[in-house]
Amino acid sequence: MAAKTKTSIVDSKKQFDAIHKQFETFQILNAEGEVVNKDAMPDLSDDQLKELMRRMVYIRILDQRSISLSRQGRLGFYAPTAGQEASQIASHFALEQDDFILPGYRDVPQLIWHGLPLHQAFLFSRGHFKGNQMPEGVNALSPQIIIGAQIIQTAGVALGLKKRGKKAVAITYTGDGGASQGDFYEGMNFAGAFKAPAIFVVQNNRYAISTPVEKQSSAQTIAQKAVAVGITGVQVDGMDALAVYAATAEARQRAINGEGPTLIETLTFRYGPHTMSGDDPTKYRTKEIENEWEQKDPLVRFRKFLENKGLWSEEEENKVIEQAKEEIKQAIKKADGESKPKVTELIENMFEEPTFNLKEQLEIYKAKESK
Ligand SMILES: Cc1ncc(C[n+]2csc(CCOP(=O)(O)OP(=O)(O)O)c2C)c(N)n1
Repeated sequence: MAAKTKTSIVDSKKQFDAIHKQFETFQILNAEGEVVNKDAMPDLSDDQLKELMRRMVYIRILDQRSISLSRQGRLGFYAPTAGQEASQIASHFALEQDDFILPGYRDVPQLIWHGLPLHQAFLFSRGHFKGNQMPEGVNALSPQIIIGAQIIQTAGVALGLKKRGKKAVAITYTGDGGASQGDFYEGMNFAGAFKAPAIFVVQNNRYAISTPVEKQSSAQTIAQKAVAVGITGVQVDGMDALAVYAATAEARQRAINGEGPTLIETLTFRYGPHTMSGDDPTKYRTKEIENEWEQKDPLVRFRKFLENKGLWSEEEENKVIEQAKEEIKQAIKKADGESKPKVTELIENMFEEPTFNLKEQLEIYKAKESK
């Protein structure tokens, strides 16, 4: 029979309260675009602030065009990004070219701004192997489909950067669902143990396809999961571009200084469906929830902030929209011009040295394709 103690050993409430106090949402701009945290304002020039807005607008247009191309049957796999621009673009804005990106399937925007040509992003969507070939100098892996797999790889890439004495970080992106995977803990724990320069971004858009975040975990925040592996964790308003930028810039600095990895949870929302493959968001979330999040739109908020500073206008925004539309048109044309991948190319691109059975298959397909 279990012996009863007179007083409980652990005061759970006290323990949780102490943790939750450490993970209050970090914000710089409120929904009206007003600065509510002056001390945390990042040191960005007017030109940089405008560039950040340009990139977010560009990606919103790319998302709209991609959805429409997908509906026309002109794309393959596509995971919508609208709503998540601050989490994606502002975190990327804090990186340098030498940094490595290990993205999830929704993180094509960061790859584009890291240097992946737009037509290759379309080829990735179509499952063409050329969509996965990063140009020289673009430090990134192709988007990961297996939930959480990129997190372990990030620990390895970060450790590699450290061992080579590089002043660079490895950054990875996953969703709230990804934070429930074993790989998530394993990757963070390993990177923490080796003080590897890694940044783990969890874009908490509240749903893993249709499963709400509340059903994923008993933890009140995802950021607090950093505590278990002894790394820094922060929860950020993921609709606030300046807050996301500041948190990522600080995490990068810590990593470069040898102080180890950071887990950043961004609170965000995807306006569209999970992917264009057919899920129906009305089945798992209400109009009220959608409206509530649309009020927090990252572009509207940042636009207000810039307009208040006299840095942005409708004319300026229209210029970005026109440029994005034109570049997308050219890029899809270029992707259309690419020849269909051959089975031999698929095999040749799989391994540097094909295995014996692939070598056999390669010969069979070479013969077939030469007919
Ligand atoms: C290991 C693994 N299990 C299941 C799936 C199927 N799957 C694809 S997306 C997804 C949900 C992921 O949600 P989340 O991590 O929150 O990312 P989000 O799509 O919201 O960006 C699941 C379960 C998968 N791709 N890989």
